[in-house]
Amino acid sequence: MAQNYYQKEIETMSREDMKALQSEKLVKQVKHVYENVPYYRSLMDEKGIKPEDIKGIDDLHKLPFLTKADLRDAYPYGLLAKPLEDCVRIHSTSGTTGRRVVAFYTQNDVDLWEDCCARAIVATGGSKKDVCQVAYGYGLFTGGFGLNGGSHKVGCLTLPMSSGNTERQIQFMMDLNATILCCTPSYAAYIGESLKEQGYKPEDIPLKAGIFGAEPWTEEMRKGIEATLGIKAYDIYGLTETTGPGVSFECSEQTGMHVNEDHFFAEIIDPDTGEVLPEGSKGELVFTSLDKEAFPLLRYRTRDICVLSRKKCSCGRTLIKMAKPMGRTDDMLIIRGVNVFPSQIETVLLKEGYEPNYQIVVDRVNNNDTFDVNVEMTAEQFTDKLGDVLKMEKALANAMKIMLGINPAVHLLPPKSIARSEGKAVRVIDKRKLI
Ligand code: DLL
Repeated sequence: MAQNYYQKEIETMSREDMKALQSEKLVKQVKHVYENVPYYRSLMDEKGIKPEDIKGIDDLHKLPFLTKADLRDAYPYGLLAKPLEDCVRIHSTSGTTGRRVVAFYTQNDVDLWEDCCARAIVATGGSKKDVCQVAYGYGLFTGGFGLNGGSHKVGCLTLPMSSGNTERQIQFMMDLNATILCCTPSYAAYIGESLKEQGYKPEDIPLKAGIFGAEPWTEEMRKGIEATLGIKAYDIYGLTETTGPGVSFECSEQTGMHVNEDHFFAEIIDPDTGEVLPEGSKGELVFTSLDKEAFPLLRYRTRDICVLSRKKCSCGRTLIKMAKPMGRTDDMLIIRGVNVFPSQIETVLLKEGYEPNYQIVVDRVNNNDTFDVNVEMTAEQFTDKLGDVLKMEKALANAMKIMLGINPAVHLLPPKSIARSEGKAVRVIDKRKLI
């Protein structure tokens, strides 16, 4: 693919120039935060750090971390670094535990965020000739508005569909010849399934690329989506706290996501000790927003487990790359003492010929963990012969045992019996309430 860039100078900047740019921005940012956010000032004072101690990016490690707990403590305005009247938008996390996290944006913040999303769209080959169907949710969730803004900046014809109403998604896609689809990977897989059911073959579908993120997905799932929709499927990463989607994005090489490191400086730390780990190590991803004005987080611990790499990329971008997140420090399940990541279950399912429509149910009965995995059969696999179902369940449980080291109880269910998600899929039901 001929390479296109949205902001070539930044995306292909030399290492030295990028470091100088990051250093210059960091010095300003620390001063801005210290002067305008009392919460952060006291964290720095506690550590005995003054803005003058931060002379460049090499001094970043001196700053204290910020965690989700800090964000909840400071809810709603405690981390705001600009007067409210300078803010033009808020977004928020779904707030499954405790208080919500509310992020504020000035117009400049919205602008830089949309630039990041535009870089992601252009990296898939997108241009003003494209029709970009945005099927992420619009609203407090950042997915819809983020990709919508990026699509406008690129000049695509934007279809602001939001998530859901799959019939209508398909009608618009086919009637208006959508060429780029933006949604969660689980919704992309569902749209693909629905198109297939309606008799569409990959070559009938006008799409050429998809920009999928907001939840973990495996390489196997990527291959499945690419085959059903006849597209190239690109990963995109981000979190509400830093802006939303577009903190990093995949290019034609599809071997990890380039971090927009002129705006977000990435570090990998040991989640237990907080020590910064060298490039290539697996650990917790930490971001510093270098030029966000309203809600500028310094050294924010994402809880995403990840690896960073500066290996040269064939796309020509010099931006550092992050691997697909390998789970979260907090979504890892410990079942009967064994660490289990939902992505491992997904990998087994896809390898064994199942669709990634599953739900893990964990409970504790008589002080013992129970571990059930409900899995949907595909229409082709479906049988109501009990003996056959038992055999298939046993084979799948064995494959999971090999991958995980513990034995789940696998329950095969008829096709379409697990509720489909229009946003992020609910993969884990942990009834143990261990925290
Ligand atoms: O999910 C922002 C987003 C929207 C990203 C659309 C990409 C596309 P939150 O709801 O705040 O923000 O959730 C952030 O989701 O810390 C990761 O654990 C997870 N996540 C996001 N993107 C990916 C991805 C949006 N590509 C949290 N792969 C993050 C794996 C992802 N996990």
